[in-house]
Amino acid sequence: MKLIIAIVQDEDSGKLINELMKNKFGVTKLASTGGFLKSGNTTLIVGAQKEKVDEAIEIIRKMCKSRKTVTTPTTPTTWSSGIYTPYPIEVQVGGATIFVIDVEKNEKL
Ligand code: 2BA
Repeated sequence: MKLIIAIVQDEDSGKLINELMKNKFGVTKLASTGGFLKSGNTTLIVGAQKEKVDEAIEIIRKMCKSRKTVTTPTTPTTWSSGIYTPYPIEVQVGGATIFVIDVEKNEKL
């Protein structure tokens, strides 16, 4: 068994969960916050048989869109004369960041 951890944008999470559930995946949704943008995103955990992992990833790929956003970093990226100048930058937020990890044991009690 594998555990898929998928960090997705809030806008995509509802439809993604519906599609995963429709395809018989078990899903848990967690509210999360991105370290860079410091804004909300959604982390989904999906326990799946090894042979179903690619199917789950394909569903995530289909349902999640990459988007651009503008942010002003709170940590320095540009310095002028030793003074930190906050500067808006455009960042591309990916459709999903996915980790797949081995599950040693899974029990439902
Ligand atoms: P955030 O950390 O809020 O990052 C949002 C987007 O900002 C990132 O999109 C990336 O394009 C950009 N970004 C991140 N750090 C940056 C930096 N130091 N300088 C310039 N731009 C930067 P994604 O890479 O698609 O990541 C989307 C979200 O996925 C992240 O939100 C974070 O919550 C999660 N994530 C990404 N990589 C991760 C990792 N290796 N481990 C854990 N979570 C991760």
